[in-house]
Amino acid sequence: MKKKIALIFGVTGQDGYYLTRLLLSKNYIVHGIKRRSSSVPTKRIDTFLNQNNFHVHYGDLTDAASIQNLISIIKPDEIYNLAAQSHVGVSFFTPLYTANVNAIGVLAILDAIRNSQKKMKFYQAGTSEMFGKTKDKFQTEETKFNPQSPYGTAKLFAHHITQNYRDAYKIFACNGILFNHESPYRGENFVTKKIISTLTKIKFKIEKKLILGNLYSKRDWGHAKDYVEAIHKILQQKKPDDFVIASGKQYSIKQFVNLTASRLGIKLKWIGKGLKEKAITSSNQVIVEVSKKYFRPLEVDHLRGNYTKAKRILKWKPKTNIYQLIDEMINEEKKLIKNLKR
Ligand code: NAP
Ligand code: G4F
Repeated sequence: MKKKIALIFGVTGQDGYYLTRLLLSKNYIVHGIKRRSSSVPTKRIDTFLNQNNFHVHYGDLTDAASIQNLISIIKPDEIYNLAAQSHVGVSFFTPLYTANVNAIGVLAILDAIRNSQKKMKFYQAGTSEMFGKTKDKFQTEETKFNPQSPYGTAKLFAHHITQNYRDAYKIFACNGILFNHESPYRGENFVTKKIISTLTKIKFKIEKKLILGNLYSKRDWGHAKDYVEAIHKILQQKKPDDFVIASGKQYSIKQFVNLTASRLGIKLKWIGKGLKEKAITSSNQVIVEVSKKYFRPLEVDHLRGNYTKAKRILKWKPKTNIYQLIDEMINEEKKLIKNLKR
């Protein structure tokens, strides 16, 4: 049987790693796009670089010509757009750049597909941040969008333009609306990775303090490995459609700190309020503090997804619970620390 060809924008990121691993295991030929960088950008995907079925090319979502060229040369069966300026907080500092990559870049891919002779399926990495300030306790595909950041707003354009190209040009184009998903491969400046990495280092006396922003926002966290399985399933359906992918569980940042501390055997007591809130150990050492620096101009207070549609149509459900996720991330940090000490 002829091997399917996949093209992944954002192959060097967290989800890029897990999706590449999944598609190679399913015997795809995988092409990934990397950006020019002054440091090595392919750290996460190093293990795949010597495989015959894996190819990496230079390109950038802000360069429509590079997108057009890559799509016309590679002629993929499936295109996965995971590329984005993916940090919500940073999007307030770089709003135009974020919109160029996360909104206009998606349109550039869709237009290249429209102009191609070959039929290609397209997946757009949408996000629960599009729901933003929501009154709904659980968010579904029907929940009203109300984004609260340049990131969420740009992603909402991408969501609508994907639907627009699907309807107008009959392109097999789908949106995933994914809630937060984490792993040992998560970027260092997302809150779960920051909490786990710093608390593990505190446990091993390599660091002294964890400094966070808003402790009271609530998120629905799953494992990236499970979520890329849903992404792949979305493109294997008979009809193009949009799906919420979530765990259905919700924890605050403070609860995530408590869970991580308890998995590490650190006893914490919280004292103070607002910017003076702190967590101390049984020997009165302050190990968690709050700083204004990590607050955003606008916050999304709570997110919690309802994945009923994905369960019914994709036959998908999350496999990893929050304890397993935290333990896996802690174990990875411990390995890194061991290597540091060698
Ligand atoms: P990530 O680790 O930050 O990866 C983002 C990828 O996009 C990286 O490969 C990055 O390249 C690439 N990229 C950034 N700007 C680019 C540009 N101008 N041109 C080409 N590539 C560019 O993010 P992730 O966690 O894997 O998330 C994957 C996608 O899902 C993103 O679109 C994100 O917005 C979306 N999403 C993520 C979550 C989540 O919780 N993880 C939830 C919902 C939606 P470099 O490696 O060179 O930076
Ligand atoms: O880990 P975060 O930066 O993730 P956020 O903003 O929820 O965005 C992630 O999930 C989205 C899906 O919902 C994706 F679309 C997006 O690409 C990204 O993957 O922050 C989570 C929460 C926020 O409320 C933030 O204000 O944690 C709070 N927080 C508190 N202290 C912090 C910190 N966030 C970060 N990054 N760093 C802190 O020190």
